[in-house]
Amino acid sequence: MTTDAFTGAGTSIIIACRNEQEMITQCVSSVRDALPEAEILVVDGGTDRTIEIVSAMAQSDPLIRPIRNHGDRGKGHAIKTGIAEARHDVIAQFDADLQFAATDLPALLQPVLAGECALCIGSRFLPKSSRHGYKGIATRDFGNRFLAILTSCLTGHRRTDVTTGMKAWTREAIELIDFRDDAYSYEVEIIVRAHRLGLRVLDIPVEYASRTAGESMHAGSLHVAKAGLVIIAKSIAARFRS
Ligand SMILES: Nc1nc2c(ncn2[C@@H]2O[C@H](COP(=O)(O)OP(=O)(O)O)[C@@H](O)[C@H]2O)c(=O)[nH]1
Ligand SMILES: [Mg+2]
Repeated sequence: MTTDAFTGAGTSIIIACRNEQEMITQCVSSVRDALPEAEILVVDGGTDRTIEIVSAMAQSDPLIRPIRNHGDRGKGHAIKTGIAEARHDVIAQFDADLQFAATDLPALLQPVLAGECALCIGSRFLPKSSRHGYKGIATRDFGNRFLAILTSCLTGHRRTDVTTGMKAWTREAIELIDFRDDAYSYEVEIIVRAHRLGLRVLDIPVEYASRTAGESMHAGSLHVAKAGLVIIAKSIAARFRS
């Protein structure tokens, strides 16, 4: 199968959102352009007009599914809701803020569809990753690279990016992984658990840009530092979970 011929048929894309009304139209449209036949689940936990905007888009495209995440407890919780609702067995997550590029989704999904890996990770830190549209934030970049090294040490497998918002997996793998975190640490928990279970994990290079609208869940350096410490603690706990 070549990237050009791939339509996304048989795949579900989960977009977790919290107050992304400014970006959501462009985001869903870009996923639809990249994958004309994929199911797109927008799992919204915010308080703005995101769900109304997606519901309007769904009128002309029944494969777009707006889902209100009642009692939203964070991105991990939204992704769990998306997995439970998804109709297909090959699933990817994609961020609403377009820091990642939907044009990378076919390359992310294909190794999973081909059975080459159970979990495919879109890495921002491989030599071929493109960061032209990204204005570096030194502390965050350092933290993300540190977390990748820590995960590599914990698992015995070299990982280049563990906090990335672009991942794809099989339903069978994610059910085995059985991640527990409802907030953001689930991103790393998935990877640590996958290695713990002996699943095949692959990194592919992706494009990464800065956010142009809306607000990051990690605004401010104090928040970033706290998030880093929480991720470290939860990654170690995931490594030793039986
Ligand atoms: N449902 C839900 N989605 C969230 C939550 N926090 C973040 N997101 C979404 O998760 C994705 C990544 O979040 P973002 O704030 O960009 O994280 P960052 O890139 O690490 O700064 C975006 O699509 C957000 O809208 C949350 O509490 N609930
Ligand atoms: Mg982001």
